[in-house]
Amino acid sequence: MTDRPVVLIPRKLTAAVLERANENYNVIVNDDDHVFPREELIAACQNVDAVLPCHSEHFSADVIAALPDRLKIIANHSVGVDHVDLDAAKARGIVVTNTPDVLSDATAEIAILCMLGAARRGSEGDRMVRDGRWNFWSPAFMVGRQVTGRRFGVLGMGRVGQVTADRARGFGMEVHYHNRSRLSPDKEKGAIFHDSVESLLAVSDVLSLHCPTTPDTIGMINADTLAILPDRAILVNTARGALVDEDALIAALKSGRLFAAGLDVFRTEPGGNPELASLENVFMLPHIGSATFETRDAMGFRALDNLDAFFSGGAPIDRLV
Ligand code: 8YV
Repeated sequence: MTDRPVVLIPRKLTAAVLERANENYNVIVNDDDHVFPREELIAACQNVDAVLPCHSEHFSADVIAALPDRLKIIANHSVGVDHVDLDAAKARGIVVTNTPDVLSDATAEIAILCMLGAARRGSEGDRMVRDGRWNFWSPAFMVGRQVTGRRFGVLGMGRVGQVTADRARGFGMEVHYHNRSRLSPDKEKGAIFHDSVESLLAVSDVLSLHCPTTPDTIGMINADTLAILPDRAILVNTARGALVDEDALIAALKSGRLFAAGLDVFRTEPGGNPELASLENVFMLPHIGSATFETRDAMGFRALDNLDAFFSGGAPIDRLV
């Protein structure tokens, strides 16, 4: 079976995904699941026809320039593709795919967890009980913000944004959104469209970020835009850390202008931001938006669907480049 395509899978995927991958491909895995540094990634890609990476593998222009001609497709195990230089891939004729849809439910769950954790002081309370510091109770103790009936602002009303909006509706929240283009009424479901970011921010008691990182969106949540939010608003970010100027976020959280933040993503990953970590009014998770058993299987299968389509001469459904 030497004519089977060789596929590099640089991170640990589920047993079911690996089993299916092995049915059709000669698979190279990374046994200890370490993140390949640049040189190791380039070296590991030299004798393969395809790679199935996560967002932890950075295919910058210089890495793409060093890929062999035989490598024809980067089938990502992620919806976000900011770790791949799409222009460089296109210039080399390398197909790039992602895994939309299948992670929307899981990521929306984490967005709601971040919202509630921030609004109801989840991290502060958990640590107090866990550390044995819970030695007092009063009606004035650990009072947080109630989200029921408040305005839920969605910045980027794509698939994840739409599912998260649905979940927020379950709390009786009024959904507002900004998106590059207005959605059709069946997708909008009564949500109120804002044709500018500023207009959305002005009414967002909770602002949830769901847009991709592009040169236009990097740092879009900064001192100027945070100042537009209603007093004591809550910021939720399950998209990408680069959307937020973390120094400006820290200042807004310290001043109390922003009530709290719920963050699953950071500028520096892994690791996060120690100064954010020192603030009681931040609820944080280590980029686990799509980390459910069901979704990990579905993401791997979707990436394999794209590989299968490509190697059988068809068009991968999630082809970006
Ligand atoms: C994953 C994500 O953590 O899909 C994305 O863009 O950020 C997350 O779902 C990751 O990329 C899995 O490879």
